Amino acid sequence: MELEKQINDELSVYGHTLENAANEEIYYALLSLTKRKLQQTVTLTGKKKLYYISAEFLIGKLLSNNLINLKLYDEIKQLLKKYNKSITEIEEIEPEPSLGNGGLGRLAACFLDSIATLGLCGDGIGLCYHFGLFKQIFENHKQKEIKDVWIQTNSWLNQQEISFQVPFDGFTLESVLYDLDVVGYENGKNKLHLFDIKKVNENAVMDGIHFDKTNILKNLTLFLYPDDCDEDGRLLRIYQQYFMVSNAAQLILYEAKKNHVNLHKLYDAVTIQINDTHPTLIIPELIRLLMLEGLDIEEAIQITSRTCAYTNHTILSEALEKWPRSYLEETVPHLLPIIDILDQKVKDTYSDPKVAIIDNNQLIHMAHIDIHYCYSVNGVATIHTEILKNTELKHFYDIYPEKFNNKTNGITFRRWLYSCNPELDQWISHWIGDAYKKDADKLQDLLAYIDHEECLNQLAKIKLQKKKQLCDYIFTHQDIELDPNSVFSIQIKRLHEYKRQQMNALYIIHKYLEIQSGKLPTRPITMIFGAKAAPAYTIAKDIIHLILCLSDLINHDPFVSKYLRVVMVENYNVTLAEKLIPACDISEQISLASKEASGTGNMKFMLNGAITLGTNDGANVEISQLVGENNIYTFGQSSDSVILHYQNGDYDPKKIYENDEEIKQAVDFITSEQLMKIGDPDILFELQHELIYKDWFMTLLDYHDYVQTKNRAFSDYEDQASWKKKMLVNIAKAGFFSSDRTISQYNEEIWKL
Ligand code: 26Q
Repeated sequence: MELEKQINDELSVYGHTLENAANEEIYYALLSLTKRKLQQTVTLTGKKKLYYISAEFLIGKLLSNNLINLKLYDEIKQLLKKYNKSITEIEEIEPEPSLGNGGLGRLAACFLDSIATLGLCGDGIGLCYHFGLFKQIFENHKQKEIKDVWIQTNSWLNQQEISFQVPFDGFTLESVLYDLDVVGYENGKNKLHLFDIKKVNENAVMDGIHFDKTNILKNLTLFLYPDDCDEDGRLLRIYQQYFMVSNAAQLILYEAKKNHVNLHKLYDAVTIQINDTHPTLIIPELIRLLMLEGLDIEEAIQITSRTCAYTNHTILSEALEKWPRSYLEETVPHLLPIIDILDQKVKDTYSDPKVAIIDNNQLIHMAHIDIHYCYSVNGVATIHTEILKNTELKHFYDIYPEKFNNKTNGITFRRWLYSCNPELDQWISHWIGDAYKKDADKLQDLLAYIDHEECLNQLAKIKLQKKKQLCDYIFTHQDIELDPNSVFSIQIKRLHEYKRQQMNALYIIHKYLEIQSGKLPTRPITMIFGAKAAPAYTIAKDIIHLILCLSDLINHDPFVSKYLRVVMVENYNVTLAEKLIPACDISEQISLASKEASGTGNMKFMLNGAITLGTNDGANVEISQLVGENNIYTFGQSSDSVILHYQNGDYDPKKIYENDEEIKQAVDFITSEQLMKIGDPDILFELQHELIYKDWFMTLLDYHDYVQTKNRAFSDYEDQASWKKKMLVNIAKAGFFSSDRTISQYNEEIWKL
């Protein structure tokens, strides 16, 4: 039956057809039709199955993605056009499931897409948070958090019959399972399993996102945990983690038994990827369950170790999970005898206290459980893995050199090119054909057009078009007018001091003062930010405050605003990223070298023809190697020198501040009369103080190099003929960052499905 008729059949419940249906009705009709098509898609199978366990899956909206992978997108888009409807407007109706904080959660989503696209048999397992990450609103130049409702009666979730009992100290929770279909590009499907508790009390939310964190029975899956330093509710985090992994382990064994897998050889049929330390408790839990199946503890440990692999996503020591033993005693006492045995085995073999699981303060180091009891440990970019091996995890690398390996992150081109930038996608197909859709390396064929004027002009035209679309969006939603002919520099990512949004803010202050004094930029500059701060992360929230104050000051200055505008988009999420990334000229990747494990936004920008302005950190290093120094702007201290500063404890921001007029002027502007009139003086003073006396991430150290390099990028932008070539080279070299490549490597070197 032809598609038009199928959609009209779906619309008949509303008594409408494509001719007269409302956008909302069309959305629900497409949801239902797509779900039926997904049902008809074959399930991927294999001798061995992967389970990717993650506390976060930042999947984003699913309609376009599913239509693209089912190869229905273009036809439906045309069909809607015929009836004067736009697929973009219909997508607006879909709520975004914000089941992740940032990079790690989005990576998990890209991976699921690639696993299915490559035809591998692999499911995701996580939690069904009723309210994902908070929704951010701005009030009085400050971030405010409110709950983000995303689950509706009609959604992509399919409730399953399966349910498990999860034991805690003194009570048991019964789970409910919701599945999402994950369809590969022109391939079969896998599942994302999201576990929930039976009796969630959505009304438990008080003001904003506050709720009773002690009422585990009703609140376990109420919210996704924001990545923060919040002490309060850490027990709830353990309850969540154990609930997730116990369900995961039970599901894995249930499926294994259904398939008559010999549990003594579980590792031949199953592999489990542990996404950072959050699912670590699956190790003792799987051991416990295997023992219930009759295996002795030694064998259960062996089998678990041969089944589990661990990915590390951070070297920030404060982000490595360490739980007081007493917390586990209070929540999951039945795991402690097993954890104690795991710990004792390590202590029997290695005397070095640095590799112990339980330290002298009775803290349980989750990453240490993973490293000792997984068969693979990987970092997420070359430099990150090297730092793990040589510094942070050196003691472990000395013991287990064979376990350590690198898997540089990647992104799915289905979402980050075809879906968010169809104009660019068509341009690529026009010049080099469609083969790059299955083999991203083919993007290099674009290099043949490096001197082709028409090809390059079309590319520049598309960039302008995407900038115009973004301007319209920002004007409609935030009432800020932007000039698409200005140069767009964009920094979008979680707010963290190490990512150094504050350094970008100092640059803005510097430009503002320059413009006021009559030194005008050749072309107006637009600085765009998007970032959520963890609710308990005070300094991060203070930095948002500073940026919002600067934006207010500058955009309302009748003179300066002709040359400089600053926007912070509200509620930055996947959907907004899809609008911002295609419109970017300069991609800000300015973390302190050694701190950003990989970054994946950097790859999305590159693929969409933005030029990176970045430090030699994470995957920026690999981008730089691929595109060559003429096609990237790098600056700042090397990771080696940063690590040395930390080791020697010799970084003194106050000294820099006192001896450098320009820096002093920029830092002091934070507490200037102009800004204090707009913002909260206490916050601004606090921030200034922080930069002068702490500056833990060495903003002042890299400041001058940053300002100079950024100015050079802006001035190079005026040579449009060569800028277009830089854009083309970046797109052409982005193939390496396809998550299809990453997943092939995981499969060949770790999973062996
Ligand atoms: C920990 C304890 C309690 C509550 C929350 C957390 C928590 C939650 C989320 C800790 C960390 C995260 C997220 C980390 C993350 O997103 N890391 C990023 O992973 C990306 C994918 O590998 C990398 O590209 C980024 O460089 C890395 O920062």
